[in-house]
Amino acid sequence: SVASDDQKFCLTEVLDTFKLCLSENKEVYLEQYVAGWRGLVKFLNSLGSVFGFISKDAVNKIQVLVNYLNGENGSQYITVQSMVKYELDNELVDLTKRGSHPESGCRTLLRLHRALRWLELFLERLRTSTEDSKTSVMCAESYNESLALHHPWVVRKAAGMAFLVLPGRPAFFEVMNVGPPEQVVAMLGEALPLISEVYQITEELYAQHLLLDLP
Ligand code: 1PX
Repeated sequence: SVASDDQKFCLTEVLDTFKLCLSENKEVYLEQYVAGWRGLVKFLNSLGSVFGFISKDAVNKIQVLVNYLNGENGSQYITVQSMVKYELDNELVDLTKRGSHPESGCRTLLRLHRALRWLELFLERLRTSTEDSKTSVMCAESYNESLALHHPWVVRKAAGMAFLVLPGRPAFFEVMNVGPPEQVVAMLGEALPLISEVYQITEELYAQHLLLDLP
């Protein structure tokens, strides 16, 4: 049933999805990438409606990418590498200012990519945190070092206020549903290198094609 599925919701499975993102020759599968974000959004929603404005934006971006995947050119969107090549070769990306392609796969994925850096920083802080560490502080620090650099003042302000109502570390670990704190720490230690690898590969690809500042 839906109820028991919800109860079994476990962050390990979500983070495992990012493992499945990497192909043998280190390309990033878009379908798994998007699936990873879906799981994270589900987790975010379980933290309460204050985070609705964040999950709504993530869901919109996930949907844009899913539409490309399921669209008539879906085969061009199998990996992030093939998406970048296809969209650039066919001039489907607004490179310097918003124009006729405001929702290209490249610019949409870039937003999630920047958020993946936040996730990496936040999970690393969670992993090395102690009982008296504050999730709100760890979250805000991670945000300030990553996503915030790309957000206007109003968004930073709203995000900062949402962070304040994050549950404390014990309750947060409980919602993750991974087990006792030692197990959470172990799980994060395994998941982080993969998330970090997916991030690095995408970052290098975008840097190579000068796509890191897409409007
Ligand atoms: C154990 C930890 C797991 C936590 C999972 C939480 C998943 C969080 C998912 C966040 C996804 C955020 C995507 C944001 C994309 C974005 O930067 N969008 C902005 C730019 O888009 P545009 O199309 O206008 O160029 C857009 O303006 C975003 C607005 C919404 C506010 C974004 C605030 C992001 C805060 C991220 C931290 C989430 C805090 C979760 C606490 C656990």
